[in-house]
Amino acid sequence: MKKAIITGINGQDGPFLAKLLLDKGYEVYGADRRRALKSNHGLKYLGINEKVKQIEFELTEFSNIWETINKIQPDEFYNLAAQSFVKTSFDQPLLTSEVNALGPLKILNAIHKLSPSTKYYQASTSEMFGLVQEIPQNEKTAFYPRSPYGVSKLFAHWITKNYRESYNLYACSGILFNHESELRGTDFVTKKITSTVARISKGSKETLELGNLDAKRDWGHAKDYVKGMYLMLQQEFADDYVLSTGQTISVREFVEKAFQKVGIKISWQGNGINEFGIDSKGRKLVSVNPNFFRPSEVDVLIGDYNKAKLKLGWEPEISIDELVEIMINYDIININQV
Ligand code: NAP
Ligand code: G4F
Repeated sequence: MKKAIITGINGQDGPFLAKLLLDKGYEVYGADRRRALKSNHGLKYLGINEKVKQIEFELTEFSNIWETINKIQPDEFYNLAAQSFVKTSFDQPLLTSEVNALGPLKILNAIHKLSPSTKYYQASTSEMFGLVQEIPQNEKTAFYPRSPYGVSKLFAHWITKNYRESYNLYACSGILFNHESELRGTDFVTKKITSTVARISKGSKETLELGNLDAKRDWGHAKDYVKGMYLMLQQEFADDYVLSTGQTISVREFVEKAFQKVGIKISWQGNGINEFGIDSKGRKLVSVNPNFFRPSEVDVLIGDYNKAKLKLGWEPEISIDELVEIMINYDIININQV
């Protein structure tokens, strides 16, 4: 029985990856930092809370990382834990760097010294492309991060490559474009939209307040992306891969799709911070709030996943329309919990 450690087990991707590995017969260790109130919501939702061995794991605590790797000697280590919200990284750049940049280095160091046959997966990100240098972006596209989050992840990306080349570790980075799901954290724009639209569809009088409506993202479903993570660790040689859908839409279009799913057609009026989205009766359902703007923005992301298709046989299966539908349906059923 193969052993895998997954950090960030109670985030969005952790439960989907844990389910995939359990189904393949792995012994799965789910690592999360200590918290006062534990809900394990995602693991329960997927019916695997009792099957995942839960361990306390803090990415800023080297002794904790060292002891965990020494004791478990995992076959595979998926490092999904991060301060992953881009906007917060502008307000908390030091914490973000400590967790996202130095955390992976601590893990790699412990693997190198204590368990060199452990295969390592680093959760790299399309945010590293930032001010994009070409369209679409692939593994060879130059990086230009636009946030402390993007910069911290770029350090982790390069140190993963450096440990692979210096010490012959099987260490891979998955450069994943935005992926969402019913388990997405409530700060992220897709979940904010679908949960608010769900409430409005059930009679709430609130307005959906957003920042930059024109930002474009390549959005897929997390369930597809965790398959790619697993495949990266099953190859003859370690390498880095882009996972994306190859399609991009704006936040504005995502809003339109979400309202469409509950039978509301949105029209836009006004410009800039005075722009509004209204329904057929003229009710103001969407407005722009500058508090949600970022000091510097990533305007457009669109990925080229050809390498993953050719070498891993990976392709996304869930379309953007299916993604929106899954999220809206979930948020309507769980209306009081989101
Ligand atoms: P997520 O939902 O934010 O989950 C991250 C998890 O890491 C959370 O459970 C968080 O715990 C935990 N964590 C944060 N700081 C920690 C620390 N100091 N020690 C231990 N655990 C800590 O992120 P996700 O969407 O599942 O993404 C998984 C990974 O992929 C992240 O590294 C993210 O940066 C990266 N990524 C995500 C996407 C995407 O579109 N989802 C795209 C590219 C890359 P708390 O809940 O307590 O904060
Ligand atoms: O949903 P977001 O916060 O995701 P963002 O910044 O693209 O980052 C996500 O994807 C990355 C991969 O590219 C991951 F590495 C990262 O961990 C995270 O999962 O924002 C998406 C876009 C941005 O351009 C933002 O400015 O939506 C825009 N936006 C407009 N109004 C908003 C809002 N974002 C949020 N969160 N909230 C708003 O009200």
